[in-house]
Amino acid sequence: MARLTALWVVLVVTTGMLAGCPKATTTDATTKVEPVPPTPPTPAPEAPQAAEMPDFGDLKPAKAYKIALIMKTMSNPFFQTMERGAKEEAGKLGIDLSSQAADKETDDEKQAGIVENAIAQKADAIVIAPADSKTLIPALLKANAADIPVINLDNRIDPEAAREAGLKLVTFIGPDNASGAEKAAAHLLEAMGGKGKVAMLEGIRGVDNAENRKKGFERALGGFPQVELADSQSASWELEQGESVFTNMLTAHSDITGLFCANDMMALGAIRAIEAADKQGQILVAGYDNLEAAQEKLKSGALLCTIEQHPDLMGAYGVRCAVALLEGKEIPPEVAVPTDLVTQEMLRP
Ligand code: ALL
Repeated sequence: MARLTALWVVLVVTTGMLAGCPKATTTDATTKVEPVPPTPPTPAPEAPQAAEMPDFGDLKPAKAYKIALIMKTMSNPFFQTMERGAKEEAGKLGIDLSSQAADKETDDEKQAGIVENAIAQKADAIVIAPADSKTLIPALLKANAADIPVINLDNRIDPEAAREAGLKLVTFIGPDNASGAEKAAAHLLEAMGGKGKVAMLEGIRGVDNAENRKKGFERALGGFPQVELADSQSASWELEQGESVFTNMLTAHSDITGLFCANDMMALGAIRAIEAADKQGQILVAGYDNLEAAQEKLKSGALLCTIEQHPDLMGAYGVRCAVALLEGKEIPPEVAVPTDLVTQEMLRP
């Protein structure tokens, strides 16, 4: 056994060495060393062009399909709106819709359990807004194995990781998060007069829509060379964390005059921190989601702007695409949902 292991080690080491070594060719006179051309990187899968939501005509489903809508957490009203849109559409189509969510933004394991449950309940389709872009893949593969189609909403499952795992998704229905964030951030930076110190509260790091919102913010910042980035940290999409992370940022940088938050929950937390530091009116805050509570803050002036990304449409489109698919229609690989800038001026009485 020891000999076999030793042989295996030698084999692995020599093959590894050969693979990484330049190739030697022997000619009559000399031994020439030719560099091995580097292996070209595998191109990242191109994101498909997002299509408008197709008009599937008058859908008359053959039966009351069982559709499982799986979201992150109902403690964020964003998902209550998504559920409302899905329920209304299910009502119109006579569909048996079940909707569930984990308790916390960060509870991707619980969400994976909900997926497995939907498979055990023999759902006809799963419509999911995943808490993480990679960790849900094993649970979703089980849905593939059970022939249950999966529709991805709101936060994109990482296309590269999905391809490597062999995961098949029917479609992604959601907004262009980078461009949404760029709109809000550009409005904020302009309102700051194009100067001063800005900070960002990010969503959960590594998650597709959080990363894209950061990208959009950075893109906007590139157009304002006189604005300095003071700090950028994650507050995990949560209000309490938004409050504590921004309290600490303010202690470290008391001269921040602008803040972009990747969602309204974190913005609401940051506004609490601003009030506690007695800095109302000194820091402009931009959010994302257009929650009702955020609209109140827009009206009072505590929030400068936010982004409407239509979670009700995501929910409704998710249900409609699932039903259309089950009825044999073709679904585009990506369906777009718009993002709209909502400003104080639009809402002030
Ligand atoms: C994202 C949404 C939101 C939301 C966040 C929190 O996927 O797009 O903006 O606030 O989830 O879970």
